[in-house]
Amino acid sequence: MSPRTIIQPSRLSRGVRRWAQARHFSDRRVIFSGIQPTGTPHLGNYIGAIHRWVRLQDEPGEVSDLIYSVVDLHAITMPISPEVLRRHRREAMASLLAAGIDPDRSTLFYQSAIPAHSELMWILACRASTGYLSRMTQWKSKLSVASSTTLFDEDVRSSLKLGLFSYPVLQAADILLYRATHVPVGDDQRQHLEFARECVSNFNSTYGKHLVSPTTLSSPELRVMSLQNPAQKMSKSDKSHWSRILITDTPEEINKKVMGAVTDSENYVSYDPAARPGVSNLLRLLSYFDSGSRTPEQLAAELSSENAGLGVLKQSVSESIIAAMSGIRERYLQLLAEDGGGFIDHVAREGARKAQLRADETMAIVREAVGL
Ligand code: AQP
Repeated sequence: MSPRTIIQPSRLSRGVRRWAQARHFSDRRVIFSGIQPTGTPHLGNYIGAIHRWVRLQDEPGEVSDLIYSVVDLHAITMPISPEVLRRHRREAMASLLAAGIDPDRSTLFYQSAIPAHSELMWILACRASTGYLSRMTQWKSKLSVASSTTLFDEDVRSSLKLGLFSYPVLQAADILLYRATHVPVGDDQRQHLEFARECVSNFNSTYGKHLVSPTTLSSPELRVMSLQNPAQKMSKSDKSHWSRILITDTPEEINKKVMGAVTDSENYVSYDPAARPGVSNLLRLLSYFDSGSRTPEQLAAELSSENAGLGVLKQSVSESIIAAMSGIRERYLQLLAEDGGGFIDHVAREGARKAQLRADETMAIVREAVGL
């Protein structure tokens, strides 16, 4: 739905109305996305998020405002020490810049620099259903409990913290604060975007049509699986560092991890995600870095016709990842070292300045609508 159809100027004060007319009665796309500073970004984060964000900067013919955030308030929903969080925040920012996010074409900032994320979260939380939240999967997977677990489970009640349970409300606030029209999300985040739309309905039906309902920006990006357990997604929090390729790994480290990837005992190449998840994960990666010009099935058929074994497949995957990641590690190290991290802090401050302007605009509307 376009912002043009959502804001009712007659219900707003003169100042807010002037802003709405000047700025938001346009069909400009506003794209928001975020990444948690819970560790160095890996190949899954790169393919599922960061690389998409970078490509959005280059989309021809599109008129979009791109807003990307290192969502550090989300990172404290699970235990993390202050020293580690401080380091991860800067490293996440350096990773995004090194991978190609351009602060002149995108707004890049730390979530916690804009207090309105928390304020809007509270306002949304006052109308959010705990029943809906209890059915969501993220808190269950973070606590490593069965998806059938409910809030009535005694063990869960003592370990589940309110922050983790209400994480989707904060994520909704992140999106709605910038009046985002489109959100690029991975498969695992679709549920959260539906919840954000639910928050918009709850708010708008109570206070008037002021918030913008975001649309999922889907694309055929793939879910990258762990190199050690291909039934699980590649993740920053996996205990095994062999399970993931970091975007800052050296070519030698990438090669070692890919060559050590868990596949199966059959030494031939075929694409069969159900029966051969490890081999299929590698073929999907090869296809992705092949610019998608050959499907995993086509690559499997080609390798099979050459009688190539899994060693040849792994070598090709390793070479394609090393080529795609080339330069990122060097830029990352350079950015972190520049001015003792001062350059990164400067970029984040400038990004926060831009983000604050938008957040102020939305909060003026929200506060007035709520009566605050
Ligand atoms: N394995 C993956 N394949 C494809 N996309 C992925 N994403 C994460 N893992 C994969 C996408 O990366 C974006 C940012 O993720 P995040 O850091 O905010 O949270 P996450 O999904 O919880 O990532 P991790 O790596 O699994 O972190 P931890 O271990 O801390 O929970 C999202 O768009 C996500 O879809």
